[in-house]
Amino acid sequence: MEISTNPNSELDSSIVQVPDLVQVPERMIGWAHQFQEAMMMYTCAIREVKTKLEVLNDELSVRNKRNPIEMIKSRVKKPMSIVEKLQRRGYPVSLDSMIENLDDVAGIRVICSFVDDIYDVADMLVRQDDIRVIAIKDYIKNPKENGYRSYHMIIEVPVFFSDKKQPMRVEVQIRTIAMDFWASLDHQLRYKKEIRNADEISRELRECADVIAGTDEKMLSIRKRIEHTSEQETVAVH
Ligand code: 0O2
Repeated sequence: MEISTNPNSELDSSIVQVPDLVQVPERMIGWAHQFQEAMMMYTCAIREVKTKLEVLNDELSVRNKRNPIEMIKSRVKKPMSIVEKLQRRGYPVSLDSMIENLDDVAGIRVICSFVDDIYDVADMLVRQDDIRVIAIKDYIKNPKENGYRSYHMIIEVPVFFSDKKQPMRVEVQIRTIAMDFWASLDHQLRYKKEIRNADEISRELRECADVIAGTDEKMLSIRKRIEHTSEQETVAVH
């Protein structure tokens, strides 16, 4: 046996052993690769829809001299949330099951200034002939019991890859700045396990949701009055 004079010989030998210890079954490497590919496809679908929304926003900002969209956020669902949702709904936990049963792996959140912008943006998006609407949930006209308001759409968009055209599902949530502010705080309540005074907090949040809805309505009516006044002034000048 050759005796090493290297003071780090112990360390060296452990490094050499690593490939033997970490034996990843080939099957798992296959799954990981397929999962990575699926996530790449969802990311591309997000990019397609985001571009459509950005184009609409640019066009409308020139035409109406204001941006209907304040911000666009997006995410692909985290693996743990995917597993949790599949289990909660009683579906098998697999890649095929995720593709088949989950419509919100790709998610886009569109934040608008005013409530009418939400419906305008949604309308303009679904009128595009490559978009297929799968489902709509209008939590603005029908708020959830806790006060949650937002306009949700599941849409399907074709994405062109090197060898195929793949229809991909994307969840689009459209809401006002105020609704988004509310939902962020509510999200903390939903995902924190043990919260003291949870009932009282829920009640107060519910009150805030109603105040916010009232404020959104009032802001829209003020904007319309301002627009009406400036239209009349333009007519008077001509
Ligand atoms: P995340 O982390 O935001 O992705 P389910 O997901 O089973 O409850 P469903 O039928 O898939 O409901 O869809 P739904 O009702 O349209 O709601 C899906 C998403 O809307 C949620 O995703 C949230 O983002 C948002 N949402 C719905 N209800 C509420 C609510 O009461 N409060 C807040 N803050 N957000 C809500 P995820 O997967 O729950 O979470």
